[in-house]
Amino acid sequence: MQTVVLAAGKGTRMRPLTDRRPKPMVPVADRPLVAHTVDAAVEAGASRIVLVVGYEAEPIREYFGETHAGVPITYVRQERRLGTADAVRVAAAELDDAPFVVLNGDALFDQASLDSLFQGGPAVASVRVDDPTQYGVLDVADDVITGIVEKPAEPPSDLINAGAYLFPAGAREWLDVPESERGEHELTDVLERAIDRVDVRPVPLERWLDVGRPWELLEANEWKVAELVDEADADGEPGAVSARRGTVSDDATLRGPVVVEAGATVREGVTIEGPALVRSGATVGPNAYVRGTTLIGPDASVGHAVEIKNSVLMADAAVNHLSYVGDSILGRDVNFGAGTVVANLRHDDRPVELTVKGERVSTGRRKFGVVLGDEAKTGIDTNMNAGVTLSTGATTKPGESVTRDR
Ligand code: TTP
Repeated sequence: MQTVVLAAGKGTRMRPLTDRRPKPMVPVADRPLVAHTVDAAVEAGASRIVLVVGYEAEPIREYFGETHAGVPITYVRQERRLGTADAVRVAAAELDDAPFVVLNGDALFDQASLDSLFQGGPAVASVRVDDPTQYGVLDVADDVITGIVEKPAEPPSDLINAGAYLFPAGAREWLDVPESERGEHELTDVLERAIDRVDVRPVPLERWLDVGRPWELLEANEWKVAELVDEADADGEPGAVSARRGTVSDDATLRGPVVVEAGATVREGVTIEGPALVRSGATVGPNAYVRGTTLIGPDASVGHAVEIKNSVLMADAAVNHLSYVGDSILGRDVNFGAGTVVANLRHDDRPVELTVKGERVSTGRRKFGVVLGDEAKTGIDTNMNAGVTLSTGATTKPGESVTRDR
């Protein structure tokens, strides 16, 4: 099945983490976000991938090259971010006269559900949510989709469009849809045309995550780090540390599923409670405590008397002395001065809020810490309040209490 993967988004809601990298390249466990989508498509039977790229396209091309897991990759460039239908229209020139799958390159799908999407006829992957009002909501009768309505105040169902479609061959002719109210050419309008012409069924997803905002990146890592280390665990001794391909001190304690990649070092006195992934070139310890679901990125360092809980440290991030990082995302080359402490819980116990495109938005999480853009640096003894974002390259002074974004 020929498969179009949409990866030309800008990821404005993920700023500052997308200031210097396209959202499809944010790290999720051991690979970029879009690689999870492409791998799932290959596993489900994609014969060819057409990757639509735009903003910061080069790292995506470099990562995949001409083939991925034996499947050829064709790149098409969407010059202007005019919407998802426009992105598929750009890809259509590369498509054969046959049905095709379209996947949002910033969503995670469970494999079994994606397999069934690839195997059937025209379909849309769908998922049930508690509050459908912020999504495209499907109207379904007798297992056939009869309509789709964007962000309705009164949703016709709790089934939403999850951004994975199988279109019939003829859909290549239906891609030229007019601008929507949002000023974009949207795939949901192509879907409207499809459901007027053929039976399109909903394919329910067991698990799904749309990765648009920073805390969803944390959730993506919670999902994929746990899955990865579980797989590694299945290959090792039951209940034992799953994979110690790197150098692990005899004096370190690794509990639960933990993967220490080749080239990583875990020093004496360290305790890591999995699921955790320590990537190649990273060092942990001596005497550090890592818990929750944590990703320590390539060449990152976690030093003496540091506690990291349920966080993502991107490549080259350094938290070297006497610090606490909880439920947070640290971009590439972030440096924590000694004694930097992150708050990750509000006194009123309400969900922590974060700024997304200039507005404070609930993360829905009782525990959430901070988001630091690449190369942000904190002075010694900095305290950061829950829900603070530091932009790319931002700094704090020694002893500062940071309660607002900067
Ligand atoms: P969105 O999540 O709507 O857009 P985005 O990824 O740019 O993020 P943000 O809103 O934070 O700026 O896009 C859904 C998917 O479609 C995503 O995989 C990116 C892709 N896309 C394109 O490829 N071209 C486009 O013109 C648009 C709007 C999206």
